Amino acid sequence: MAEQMFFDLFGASLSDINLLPCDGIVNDYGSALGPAEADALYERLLNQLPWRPDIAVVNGVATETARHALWYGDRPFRYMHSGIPRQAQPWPAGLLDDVKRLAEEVSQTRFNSCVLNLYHDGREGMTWHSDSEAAYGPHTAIASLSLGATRKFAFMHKRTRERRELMLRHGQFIVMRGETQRHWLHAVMKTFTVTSPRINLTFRTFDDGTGRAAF
Ligand SMILES: O=C(O)CCC(=O)C(=O)O
Repeated sequence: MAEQMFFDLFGASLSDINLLPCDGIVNDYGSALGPAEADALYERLLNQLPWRPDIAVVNGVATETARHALWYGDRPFRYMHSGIPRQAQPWPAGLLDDVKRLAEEVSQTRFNSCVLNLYHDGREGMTWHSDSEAAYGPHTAIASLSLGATRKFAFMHKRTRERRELMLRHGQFIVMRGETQRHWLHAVMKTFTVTSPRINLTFRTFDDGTGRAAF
């Protein structure tokens, strides 16, 4: 009986827990990559990808961000973001295949694209936003892998302003699912205490009208 209770209480894994109280699902898969694997991937991506600034619209003016960003996809998907056209580039040969497979295994979702962000230090972050329902569909799953510096990631409910925060560490996977993008904003908080880079990969299923691919 005691053993059964122990199993019931502690048998659930971290990833079964929804980090949001309502209107969406965020699961934390912890370190899906071992430390050595995470180190090697971080170094490869930092040194071998053609990082370049992103474009953000600030006070109506298109401005280059200090944060660098890349978008890869199975096809040259396009969408408009704040009036700026974006297009996915072909996957970089051999660099993301294994980690994409891992993201698909972890989340049980097939992805056709990946957005990568490089934050050089804690002065760079990402302001409150949600990922486009028009581009990814209303119930999309987005798998996020963090590499490098630990950073605070926050969610804010669009209506109630309720907040949830978590620290994202080297090698950690989280998955946002369900109606998370419809009801919650998310942000990477800036901080002066982080002085080293962080890379984030978000694997996504871009919905270009040819049919969504899911397991
Ligand atoms: O860097 C992160 O953890 C999140 C990035 C993000 O929110 C995005 O690419 O839309």
